[in-house]
Amino acid sequence: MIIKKAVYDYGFALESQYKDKGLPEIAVAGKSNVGKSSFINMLANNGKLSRVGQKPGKTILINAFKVNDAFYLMDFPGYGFARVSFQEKQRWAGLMEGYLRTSEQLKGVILLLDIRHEPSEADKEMINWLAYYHVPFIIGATKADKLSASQAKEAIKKISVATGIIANQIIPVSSVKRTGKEQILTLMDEMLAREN
Ligand SMILES: Nc1nc2c(ncn2[C@@H]2O[C@H](COP(=O)(O)OP(=O)(O)O)[C@@H](O)[C@H]2O)c(=O)[nH]1
Ligand SMILES: [Mg+2]
Repeated sequence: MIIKKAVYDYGFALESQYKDKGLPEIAVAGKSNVGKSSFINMLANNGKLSRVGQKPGKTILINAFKVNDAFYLMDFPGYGFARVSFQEKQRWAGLMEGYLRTSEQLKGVILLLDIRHEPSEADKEMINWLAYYHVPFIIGATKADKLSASQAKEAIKKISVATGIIANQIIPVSSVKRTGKEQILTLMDEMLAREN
């Protein structure tokens, strides 16, 4: 796949505001600061599509970007920051889980994990949700430029063990060096071809 066009369409704060547009959806999830905005911008070849370095916890929305007029990239709110009220966490969980449970268009999720860190409890919770709702997913291991090739290989092994995901579904990515992009786009094609 080549991404020729990506435009912001809409955002929603409550599951009831979700719009089924009749196009398949791929969601991107990960904790705040993992490099989600940078990753989306790299895929879309647009440095301004999603705002990099935005203050965590600002707006908790799922944002829908329409890509190539063919599918939606659903940008999940970053999770895992401490200074959020219990109420806000509950709303976030309801939004996320509601969407995972009800979207008939969701084809798969790209879960981003920092290649240098063990998956957090929040990451594991996300993986459990995806498994529970039978949503196929791959892992993008971000900030791979911070490790050497051999360190990256070891890190992928660790993430594989911690998550139970086979290593070839864990793709090292770097939005600084622009690596991993083609591999991810190929896996996205496979997701989009999946029958629900
Ligand atoms: N070295 C490196 N830094 C990155 C990479 N991706 C994102 N960052 C940095 O990590 C910080 C958070 O990035 P951002 O995309 O805003 O993360 P988000 O909160 O998950 O959307 C910013 O300072 C980015 O410049 C990467 O691939 N390599
Ligand atoms: Mg962001």
